[in-house]
Amino acid sequence: MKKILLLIAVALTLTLVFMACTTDTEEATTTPEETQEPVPSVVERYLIFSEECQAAFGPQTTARFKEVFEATWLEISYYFARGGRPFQVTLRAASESEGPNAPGWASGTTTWIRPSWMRNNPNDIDILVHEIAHNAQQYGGNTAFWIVEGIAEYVRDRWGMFNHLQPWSLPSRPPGNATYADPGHRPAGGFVRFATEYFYPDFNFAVEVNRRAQQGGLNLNASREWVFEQTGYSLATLWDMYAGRTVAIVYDNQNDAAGDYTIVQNPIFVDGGTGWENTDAANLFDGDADTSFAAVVDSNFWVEWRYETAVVANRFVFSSAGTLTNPRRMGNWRLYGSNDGGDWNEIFLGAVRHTAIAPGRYFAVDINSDEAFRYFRLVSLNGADGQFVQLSSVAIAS
Ligand SMILES: [Ca+2]
Ligand SMILES: [Zn+2]
Repeated sequence: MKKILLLIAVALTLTLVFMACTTDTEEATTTPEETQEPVPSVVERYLIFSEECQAAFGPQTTARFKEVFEATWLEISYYFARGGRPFQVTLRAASESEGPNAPGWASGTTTWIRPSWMRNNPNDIDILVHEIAHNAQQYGGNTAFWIVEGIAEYVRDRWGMFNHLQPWSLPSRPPGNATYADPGHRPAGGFVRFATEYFYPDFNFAVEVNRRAQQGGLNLNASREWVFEQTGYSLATLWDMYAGRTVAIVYDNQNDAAGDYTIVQNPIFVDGGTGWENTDAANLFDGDADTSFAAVVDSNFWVEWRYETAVVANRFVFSSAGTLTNPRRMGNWRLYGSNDGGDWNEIFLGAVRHTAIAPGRYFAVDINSDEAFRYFRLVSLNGADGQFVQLSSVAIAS
């Protein structure tokens, strides 16, 4: 035991002597390999911000700009710059006379912000996040507005640090008549956030649309096609969902669309309106997604079917046969139930918001009917996209 204590004492003494020596002689004995070079900050490496420009913004705004840039630029460039690589950004103080009529803008790798704007809006620091998002985007001309500004606003919302002080936020629903074709900055940002959250984690909408836009040519029409190809939803349908207007959700197959219910089997076609060319209302019940019923809606889009026994309709499931260019959605439509095929009860009043454009996909509408019926009748009084309505199947889930 004594030996062990002695050894510990010796070891401690040696350690103390060693520490004392290294402390005393540190500068003389440290080799270059052992030197811990301070890692340059993100601001030092990637932000070009002249003393003159810093003076124009004043010390507080300058410090906050640097704080935000330090904390966000690596992530913003990782997700949104070409190749995910950060690069140097120049931050300039814009004079009153230069540039567009805006508090800030970006071009190439340079961002301009007006010191006068910051004096009047000292908490609008995250305008820098919006503008450096544009520096990362670099799409070139003709990219759809909802992508250019929607991504930049989404980035500001996602990574901004002072938004709550401004206060600044994205809408969870677009105001009034805003559409994806004419959204305004923040509604566009709210849309990108909605779509990104909706598809996450299977698909990062914001990152993928940004990547695609960097390849060029993603104008409004092309963005319609891209969104549909990538998500199975049309841009219009997604916007409607963002706006809370569409209650019909798109499903890959009929059973998923039935949800917690079961598709009622063996429907018996009774009668229907006159189909266009070779389409026939009976095609709605043949279990074949490639056959459809198309009709001019003045009085022809109606169909009647029945079941051997009465069923309670919990969900109405149908599939579109239109295309993006000819969606042929139902407009105002109604579903009726009957037990004798003569005395009809309206059980659901449908509108365009209960439909969507997604050819080959299924939609479901919840019907709060507790009465059982043997006969059903679907009528579309008009078309949402012109004189035709075209569906490939209809079904009741119970
Ligand atoms: Ca069919
Ligand atoms: Zn912008």
